[in-house]
This record gives sequence, structure tokens and C-alpha cells, in this order.
Amino acid sequence: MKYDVCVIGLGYIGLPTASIFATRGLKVFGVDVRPDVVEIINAGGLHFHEPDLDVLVRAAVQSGNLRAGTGPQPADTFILAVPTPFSVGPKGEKIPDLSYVEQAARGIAPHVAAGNLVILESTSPVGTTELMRDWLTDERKKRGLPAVECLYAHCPERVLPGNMLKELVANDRIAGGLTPEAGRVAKELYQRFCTGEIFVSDARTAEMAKLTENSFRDVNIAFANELSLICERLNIDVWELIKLANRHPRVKILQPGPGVGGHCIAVDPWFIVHSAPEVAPLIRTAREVNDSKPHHIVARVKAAAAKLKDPVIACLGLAFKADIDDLRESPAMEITAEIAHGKLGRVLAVEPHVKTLPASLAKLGNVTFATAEDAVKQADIIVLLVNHRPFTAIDRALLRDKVVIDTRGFWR
Ligand code: SAJ
Repeated sequence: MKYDVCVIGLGYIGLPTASIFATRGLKVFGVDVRPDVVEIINAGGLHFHEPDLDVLVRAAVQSGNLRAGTGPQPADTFILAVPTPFSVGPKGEKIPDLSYVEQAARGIAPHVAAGNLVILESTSPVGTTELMRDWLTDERKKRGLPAVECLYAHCPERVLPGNMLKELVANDRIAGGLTPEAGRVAKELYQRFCTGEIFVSDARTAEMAKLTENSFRDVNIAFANELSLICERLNIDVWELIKLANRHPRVKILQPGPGVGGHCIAVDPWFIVHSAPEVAPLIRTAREVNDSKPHHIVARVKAAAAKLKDPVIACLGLAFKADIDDLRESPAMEITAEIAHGKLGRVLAVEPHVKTLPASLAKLGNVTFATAEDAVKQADIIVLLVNHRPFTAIDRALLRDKVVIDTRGFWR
């Protein structure tokens, strides 16, 4: 059977994208290297949490328009939505790891036909769409298959974890073609579900636009984080300061916190730095400021713990941001682990969005999973790491006579 769309990678982006195309009547085949993920999806289930996504996936599978498997199938359009992490080089430099994109491009090579549209959705360094085309072409040659003319485009996603379904439909998008025709055809495809405006551009600009958006945010959060350090030194409430400064009509400072987590903002700026290191000192420094923030919080906890005998330390929140359950690349996890590892005290870890203590913390020995209420009651030091909504229920009277390190300005 020939599909309309074949989506490679059924993670945070690939699965919603595959599902939404399927619910709009296209025949979609989803591919993932993990057989357990394929099985869950074919049963109409979901292997991670995102509000309302379960309903969409179930509808897509039940309609018969979405099937998943571990290998690609022929289709008119192929969409690559695989991870693009970085690896760390010998001098600590961050090097984009494009191995998943290469694997996916080579994997679809035997299945493409002339005129197919091949889209890279993964956030990628400038030039990756061209590499994708080259890997695909090379793989066909290696296999003795005839060369085929395909259309190639980069169409980055912009959805915010926690609000994905709305943003997937409503956000404006960029369709960056290696040729103008590729951009135009990609635009037509996304118009199937996207109510936002779709701008056609070239692939390199589209790649850079995505990196720029997340770097913009990273640099601005770094500004807020640097202000928080300055204010601590000068004994000023940074949240009060930012609130006042933001009353200027052209000032919009973001919020300081315990660091920047997630798989996007803390990663993508490094792709720019890697491509043009000599001319990206600001973007690099912002990354360094944000990456240093967790260590600064741990130093504050250490100083407080040193004044107490056998302190109990409550770490409130483990996710990388408010009201989600995603613990990966989370500064809150990093801080909690560092506190436990440094044996600063007995640690009570609180995360209302997960059921058990993550294994990486459990193995440290001195960390116990607790409810917010128990942790706050028992602790001598309370470290607020994530501004989760359920924490508003904490009785503020319980904070009295305790050391409170509020990294988000939650209780000010
Ligand atoms: N953070 C702060 N202060 C702030 C805002 C955020 O410390 O004022 C922290 C958060 O706590 C979190 C991190 O930054 O640790 C990132 O959170 P986020 O909500 O800003 O962004 P993500 O990583 O969930 O999603 C981002 C979004 N990009 C932009 O807003 C420019 C999203 O639209 C992208 O689609 C996504 O990256 C992605 O996939 O690239």
C-alpha cells in the first residue's frame, strides 16, 4: 500500500504531526525504531504525556488512517522528526549529532520515488537539509538504485510542550525549500491542518530561523538570570525589579530561574555557536550563564546547610518547567542530584506529576519521594525549583522559621 505521508520518529513532534495529518484524512504511516512504541501507538495509546494528545492519537488510529511500524513504507511525502542532540568534544565543545537524521535519510532512500517531498522537521544546524538530500542520494547509489529527483524542505516545528495541540494548528510556520517548488509544495501540505500563516523561504533561512527563535529566548533568560545574580549581590528583589522595569513600554524581561532545561532552548544555541564560533560570543555566553545557574543554587543550599545539624532539604519540583511531567534535561533534577550527591542533608524530592522517585535520584541513597505537604513540614531548607500550579496549595505559614530558597519567585 502507498501512503500519503510517512513520518520517521514518533516522539514529541513526529507523533502529533502524524496523528493530525491522519485525522485530516491522509493515510499516514509512522515509523519508530522502538518496537514497544510502535505497539503502543497501534493500540491507540501514547508513550509520553501531553495534554489531549491521547485523544488525537486514538482518533487517528481508530479512523484507520494511522499505522505504525519499525521500517519506512513508500509514500508521497516523508517527514523526518528524529532527535538532533549534541555530543561533547574533547575540549568540552558541543558538536551537533546528526546521526539520527543520517540514519533516517538513508533508511527512506530505497522507498522514495521521483517527485516525492522529503521534509526535515528536526531542529538542525544550517545546511542539514542539503546533507539529508546528499545522504539519501548516496544511499540509493550505494544500493545500485537509480537516482530520483525529489523535493526537499525544512519545516521546523514551533510547538510549546504542554500546549502542543493548540500551537501545532495555530502557530505560523516556515516552509524552507531547497528549491522554490519544494517550499511551495511543503506549504500546501501543512495547510491541511495549520491555520497559522505559512511563509515560504529557503532551507538555510528556515534552519537558522528555528535556531534563532530558541537562542533569542535563551539570551533573554540569561539576561534575567544574570540580573538575579547581580540583585542577590546588591540585596535587591529581582522579581520586584523586573516587574518595575517591564512597565517601560519597550522593555520585556523574562523570568530568572534555576537554569534552562528542555530539549530545545538549552541545545539549539550551541548549533549556532558550532557553525560560527568566532562571531557568536553573546549566544555562547548566554548558554554559559544559564548552565551555571543550577550550580549557583546548589552553592546557596550548601551555605544554608552548613549552618544546620543534619538538615532535611525539600526540593519542590523536578520537571524542566511548570505543569509538565518531563524530567529530561531538567535543572531541577540536576540541582536535586547535586544536593544529594554532595551529602548536604537528607533530601525530600517532590514532583506531583510523576508517580515514583526517578531511578537516577533513587540510586543516590539519601533521597526520598514525598508529597509537597510532608516535605515542607519536615524540611529545614525548602528549595522551590518549579512553579507547578499544585504548589499554590502549600500553606505559607509552614514556611515560617525555615530557610526558603525560592528560585522562581513563587512565594514573593
Ligand atoms: N525559562 C526561564 N525563564 C523564562 C522562561 C523559561 O527560566 O522566563 C526556562 C523554563 O523553566 C525551562 C526553559 O526555560 O526550563 C525552557 O522553557 P520554555 O517554556 O521557554 O520553552 P520549551 O523548551 O518548552 O519550548 C521551546 C519553545 N521556544 C520558544 O519559545 C522560542 C517552543 O516554542 C519550541 O517549539 C520548543 O522550544 C522547541 O521544540 O524548540
